[in-house]
Amino acid sequence: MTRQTRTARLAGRHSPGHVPATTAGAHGRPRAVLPRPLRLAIFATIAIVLGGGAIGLVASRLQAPVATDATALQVHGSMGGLDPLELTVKAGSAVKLELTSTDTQFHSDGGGWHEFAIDELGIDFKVGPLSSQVFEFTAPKTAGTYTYYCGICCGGKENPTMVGILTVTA
Ligand SMILES: [Cu+2]
Repeated sequence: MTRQTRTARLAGRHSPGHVPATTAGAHGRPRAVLPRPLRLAIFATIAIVLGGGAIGLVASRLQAPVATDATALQVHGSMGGLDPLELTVKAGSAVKLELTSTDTQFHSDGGGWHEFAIDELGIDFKVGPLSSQVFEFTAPKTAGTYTYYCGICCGGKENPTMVGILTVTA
């Protein structure tokens, strides 16, 4: 026997033609009726949909607001209140204030919106869920204190966590 024929015989022993026919219907289950390419396509679709959902979830976590303007006063609004509750600006100065909502739209009380309002100065800044926006205003020319508040949620002005003091220094 030559080396070639021996190899051929060994290979033949394991060729698909010699695989027992019972493999196809193992455990008596019927063969899948869908063709293999279609099954692969369905699997890929499911994987993409599930994977996409997972990526979306992670992305929405990463979208939690961060300060975007380092030169602006930062005020965060959440269901826990405004933060900080004390701000100081110079009289007559141009003030940039970045208002951020750290709440999602799923809050039934206000839908994740928060506000920075100072009635005496005609200021009423509002920001939507999980977002931030930079607002500008000119500080009053005279020193004094002003009350700012969020009136959208959690009792608004009546809630001490939603009310802060803006101090204007000379
Ligand atoms: Cu609020």
